Amino acid sequence: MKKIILIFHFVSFYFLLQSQIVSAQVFVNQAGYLPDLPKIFYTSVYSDSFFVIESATGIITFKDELNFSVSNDPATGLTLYSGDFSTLQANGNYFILLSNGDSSFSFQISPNVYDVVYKKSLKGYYFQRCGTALLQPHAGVYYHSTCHPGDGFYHSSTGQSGFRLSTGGWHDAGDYGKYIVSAGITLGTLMLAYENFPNKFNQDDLNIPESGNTIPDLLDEVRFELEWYLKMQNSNGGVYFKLTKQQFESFVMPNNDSGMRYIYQLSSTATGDFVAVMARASRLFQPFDSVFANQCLSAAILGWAYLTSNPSIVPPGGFTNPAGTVTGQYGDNNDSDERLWAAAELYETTGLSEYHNYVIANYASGGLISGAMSWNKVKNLALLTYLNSSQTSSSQTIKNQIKNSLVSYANTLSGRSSTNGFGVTINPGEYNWGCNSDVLNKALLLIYAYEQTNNNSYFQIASMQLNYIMGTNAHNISFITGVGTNSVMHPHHRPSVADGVVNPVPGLLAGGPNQYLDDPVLQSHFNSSTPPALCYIDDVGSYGSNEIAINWNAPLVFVSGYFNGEGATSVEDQGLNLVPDKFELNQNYPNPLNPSTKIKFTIPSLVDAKFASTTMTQLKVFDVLGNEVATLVNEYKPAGNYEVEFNAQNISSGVYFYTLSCQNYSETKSMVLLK
Ligand SMILES: [Ca+2]
Ligand SMILES: [Ca+2]
Ligand SMILES: [Ca+2]
Ligand SMILES: [Zn+2]
Repeated sequence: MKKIILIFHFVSFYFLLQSQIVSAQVFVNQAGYLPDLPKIFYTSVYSDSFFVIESATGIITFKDELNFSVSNDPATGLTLYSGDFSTLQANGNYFILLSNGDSSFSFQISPNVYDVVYKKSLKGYYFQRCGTALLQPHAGVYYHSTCHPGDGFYHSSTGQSGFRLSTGGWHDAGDYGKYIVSAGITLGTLMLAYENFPNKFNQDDLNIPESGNTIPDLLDEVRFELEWYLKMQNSNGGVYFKLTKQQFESFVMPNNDSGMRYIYQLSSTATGDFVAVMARASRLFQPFDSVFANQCLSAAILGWAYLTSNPSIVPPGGFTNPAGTVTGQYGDNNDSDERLWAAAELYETTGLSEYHNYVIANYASGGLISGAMSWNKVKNLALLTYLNSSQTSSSQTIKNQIKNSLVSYANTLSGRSSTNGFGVTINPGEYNWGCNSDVLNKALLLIYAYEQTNNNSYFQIASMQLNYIMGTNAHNISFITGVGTNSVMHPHHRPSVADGVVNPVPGLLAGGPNQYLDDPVLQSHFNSSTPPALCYIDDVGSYGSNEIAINWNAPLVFVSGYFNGEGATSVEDQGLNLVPDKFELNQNYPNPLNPSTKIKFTIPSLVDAKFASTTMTQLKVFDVLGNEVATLVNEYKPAGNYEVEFNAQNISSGVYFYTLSCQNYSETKSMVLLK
C-alpha cells in the first residue's frame, strides 16, 4: 500500500501540477541517449520494475524489471541496480519512474542528443580566449572587454628582461594563466579529432567570430591558441614554459585583472609539445591557409633543432616554479614522450627519415598504449598518429604492435567497466584531481579500439563513459556546465564567479571526484573513509574537484563530437522509415476519478474490415504491478471515434494504467483513482 501511495503522490503531482518530483537515487544521462545505443540507467533503491514515461503526455512507452548490478560498489559503496531500455528508440522526451514512486530527471532519446553537448564543449574554448574582447553577439551575457593586453614580461629566471608580445591564447583553467604543456595535449586532442573524423568535426556554425568563414570552427578555435604558441617560441627554437602572474588572481573578471604577468623559462617538454602541435597544424591548415601552414612547419622544425641540440631535459629535472612564484607548476621530469610525439608529427607531415628514425628508435621504450594520456604523458598522441599514418614508408609491423596494445588495453578497460557500479573505467585509487578527463580519455581509446576492430562492445563502453559524465553517477549530476537538468553550478572558474550571471559559463567540464581531498573544502566534507567516487562537491572553493581546464574539455569535445556524428547518420536513416500512425488514446476524464471516468480513443481507417477476424481492438486497465484489473474493449472496431466508461467502484485508490492495442499499435496512459 505504501508503494501505491508513493506513486499516487508522484503521478498526481506530475499530471495535475505538471511539476516533476525527482528522487536523488535514479541516475540517467541527463542529456539523453542516442536511439541506436544501449540505454542504461542506474538506481540505488530496489524496486519491482520501472517505466519509461513520455514527459509531455504521461504515456508509458516502456516497462521492465530492474537488474541487480553490484552490491557495495567499490567506488561508491552503493548497492546498485540497472534498468535497460535499449529497445526503446522512438525520439522523445522521457523520464524513468520506478514502481515505488522514485523518478529520474528528464532526458531525450534523439539522434541529436549530443549536438548541444559537443557544440557547448567546443565553444567553451571561445569563452577562455585571452587578449581579446568577448562580444555580446558571440558571448551573450558572458561578454567582457579585452583582458591581459600587457602580456608579458620576462621573469628574471629566464635570464632575459623586458617586454615580449605574447597576448592571445586561452586562459588555462579556473585561473587566467597560460601554460604551454596543458595546451599541448588540448591542441593535440582537438586536432586529432578533426584529422581522423573530419566529417564529425567540420561545423562552421558555432557562433564564434570565425563562424561562416568556410573554415571548420574547431580549426579556427585551435588557431587562436596556435597564434599565441608562436609568440612563445624563442629565436633559438626553444619554447617558454608559461605566462602567468606570480600569484593566482583574485576572483575578478579577466578584464579587471591587472598587474604584471611573466614569461617563465624555456622548457623541453613545452618545446616538444609545441613541435608536435605545430607539425600537426601544418598538415591540417594546408588546405585552408598554406602561408600559415608553412609558418607552423617552420616553427616546428626550429623547435626540433632546439630539442636535438638539448638532448637532456630542460630545465634539468623539469620545470619548477622559481622562488616567489606559486602558479601552476605542471611538473614533469620526463620529456621522452613529448620528444617522441614531436618526431611522430614531423614524420607524418614531412615523411622525412630523420624523424622516422627517431620514432623507430624510441617508440617502444617504456611500452606502448597501456594507459590514458594526460598533460604530462602524451605518448598515446604519438602512437595514434603513427597507427593512422598515411606515409608509405611507415612500418606495418609497428602499426600492428600499436594496434595490439590498443586492443589489449581496451580489453582491460572493458573488465574495469564491468566491475564498476556505473560502468566506469577507472578504479578506486584513480579518482584523483581531474579524473573526469581520465574517464573521457579512456573513452577516446575505446573509440579508437572500436575503429580498429569494429568490436561493438568498445563503442558501447565508450558511450557509458559519456553517460557517467552526464548523469549516471552517484551525484546524479551532469559534470558539464549548462548541460543537463542538474549540472555543475559553482565551478572553480573566475569569470563564472565574477560575472554576476547566475548560470556558469556553459560547456565546461568539472574535474570530478577527488579521493585525495586536495583542497580545504573537500577536507571539510569528506575523509579517508569516504568512498572515492563520492569525494566531489559543487562548490566554487573546491578546486580539487570542481575546477575546469582546457585540457579536460578536449576529450569531452572528442567523445561527444564523435557520438554526435554517429547520431547525425541516424537522422537520415530515420527520415526514410517514418510510419504514419493515427491511432489516438486520450487522457481519461475526469482524472483523478471517483468512482467512474470516460476514456476516448480513435481507430484509423487503415484497420480494414476485411481483417476483422484477426484485428481485435483491446482496451484494458492494469494496476502498477501489471495485473489486469478490467477489460473495457475486446472486439473488432471499425474506424471511428469511441468513448467507453470505466467504473472503479470495486477497486482501491491508487494509480492505474490503461492500454489501447490494435495490430502493431499499443499506447498506455495512467489515471488516478482517489476515493
Ligand atoms: Ca569557421
Ligand atoms: Ca612527459
Ligand atoms: Ca556567474
Ligand atoms: Zn586574459
